[in-house]
Amino acid sequence: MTGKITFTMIKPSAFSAGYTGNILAKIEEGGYKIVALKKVKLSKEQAGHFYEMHKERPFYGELTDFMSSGPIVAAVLEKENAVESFRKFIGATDPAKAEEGTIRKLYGKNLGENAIHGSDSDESAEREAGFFFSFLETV
Ligand code: 3AN
Repeated sequence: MTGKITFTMIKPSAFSAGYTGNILAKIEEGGYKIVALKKVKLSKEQAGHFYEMHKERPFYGELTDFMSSGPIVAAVLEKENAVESFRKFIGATDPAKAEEGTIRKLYGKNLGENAIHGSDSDESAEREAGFFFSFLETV
């Protein structure tokens, strides 16, 4: 079964470069409805909780340092088959390998600073949306 909700974050590098407006416009043009939206600055500890499934990966320290280095913009998006379609829409994790026209190709710098996050499953989307937003913020 495929859900209608995914979770995204505009990462600190893309936010500080001033790409937020362009990225949100592209997301809406792609047919995604913004259900919830906020700008937040995560602490290293909070970034660590968000990415705890990557705790054992060698890049965990670098990832949590980067994700807490400046504000991010978090959003819940709605569309049919949201998780799978949005991952395709943003492009491969490595911007150098991302398809032309995707957000990561346009605005990503490298594997770590790849402009944007997209949930990898319906379960992750629920967990990640719940990490940033209360029920009242998504209605
Ligand atoms: P995706 O976000 O495309 O699902 P994952 O789950 O492999 O990618 O990695 C989670 C996040 O960790 C990515 N968004 C990326 O920014 C970061 N990351 C992945 N591999 C590396 C790496 N080798 N060095 C630094 N950061 C990485």
